[in-house]
Amino acid sequence: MNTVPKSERKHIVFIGRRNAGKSSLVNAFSNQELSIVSNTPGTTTDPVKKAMELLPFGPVVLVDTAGVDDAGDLGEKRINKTVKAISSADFVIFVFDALHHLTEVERDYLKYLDKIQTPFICVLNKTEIGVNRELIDELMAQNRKIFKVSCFDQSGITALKDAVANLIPIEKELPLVSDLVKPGDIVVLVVPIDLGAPKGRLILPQVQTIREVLDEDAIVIVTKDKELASTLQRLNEKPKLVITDSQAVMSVADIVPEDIKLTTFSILMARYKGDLQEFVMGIKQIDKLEHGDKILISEACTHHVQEDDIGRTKIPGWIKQYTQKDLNIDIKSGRDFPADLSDYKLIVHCGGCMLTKKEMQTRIKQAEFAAAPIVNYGLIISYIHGAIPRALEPFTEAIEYWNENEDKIPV
Ligand SMILES: Nc1nc2c(ncn2[C@@H]2O[C@H](COP(=O)(O)OP(=O)(O)O)[C@@H](O)[C@H]2O)c(=O)[nH]1
Ligand code: SF4
Ligand SMILES: [Mg+2]
Repeated sequence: MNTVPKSERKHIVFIGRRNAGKSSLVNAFSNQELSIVSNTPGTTTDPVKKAMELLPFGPVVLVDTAGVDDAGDLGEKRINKTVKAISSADFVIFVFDALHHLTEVERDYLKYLDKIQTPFICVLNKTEIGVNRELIDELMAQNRKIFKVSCFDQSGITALKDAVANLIPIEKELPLVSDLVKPGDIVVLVVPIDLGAPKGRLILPQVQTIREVLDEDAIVIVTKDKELASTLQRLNEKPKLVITDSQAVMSVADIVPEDIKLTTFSILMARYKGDLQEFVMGIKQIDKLEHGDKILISEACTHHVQEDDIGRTKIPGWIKQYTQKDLNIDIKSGRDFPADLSDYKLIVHCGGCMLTKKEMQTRIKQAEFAAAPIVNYGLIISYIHGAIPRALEPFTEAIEYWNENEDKIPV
């Protein structure tokens, strides 16, 4: 279970007021002491994460957070961290002190969870002392799912775990490439090894693709862009599909004959994560940009900035060259995703491989709320370099969507 990457595990985030018993509940839930429990408000500063196996559901990560009502300067930052922790949540456990009334902050968070459509339950803790009738009446009036527990005498904890295991949404696993190949097909992967490639290994989307092709009993050939033409020449059978790194898409599209299907790892990943439709919608916004428009380039990790960095140098350069417009480009990295996106005319997001699916979906939803079109690096690179719609063609739904919405791209 420890080999399941964190970004693939479901995140259960515990929120609530200071002293409601979030940390105690995380401990009771996991049967492990991992969060500091204290009656001094505001002890849990940064979200604390713990991986566990929640049976019968499977591997999850429990995330303990600071109080939603944490006060002061530092507190504000902590609250922000709670909002960020929620954005990665597949499921939220909202912990209440059963003896207290509902406060304004708690009401706001209930509304916020409704707005971002994150499933959650309300857990009333400390019920061995009693339950505040008004609290339970107000939550019931809102049709909330309510559980009563006590971390002191452990009552309700097992029932809570069973309920959560059943309530965590299970999404349909989308295929990465398995639906595009049959046993015996040849699939060629183009993996340029440049300065940006990690030393001594392949990146996750490439490894996942190789594994899925092999699982389908098909044949996978991995080559660099430089050797692609010679690879194709030496095959005595046409490959079923060529999958390339987006950065090499232009030269690869020139080499691969039109009757061989071509796509990019980035498109495969976007489809796998359920983001492709939104991104396809976002692509053409680039043709509508005007002088002075604000663009956000968002990268989910902070990394050492390289010369000719993709997010900092190459993409801004290509966008400016393609549009011939004077644009205001903001570059944000790490968890620093702006809460208000309404000023942006286009958001260009990295592949998001280190984000959970839910985290990426929340970012897309935030963009949707702000009516800001969003696209990922790979798709915008492919479009600028003339490989769209060709690289969408292997995907019936995406290409239909592209064709149908050509006139309806948001302005
Ligand atoms: N009576 C009672 N006290 C509890 C219970 N759970 C936690 N507490 C106490 O409430 C205080 C705050 O707990 P903690 O887990 O640190 O709350 P957090 O700030 O929400 O993380 C501590 O003094 C705990 O011992 C419970 O079920 N019953
Ligand atoms: S999450 Fe984004 S920045 Fe981080 S490695 Fe993946 S694509 Fe690159
Ligand atoms: Mg705590």
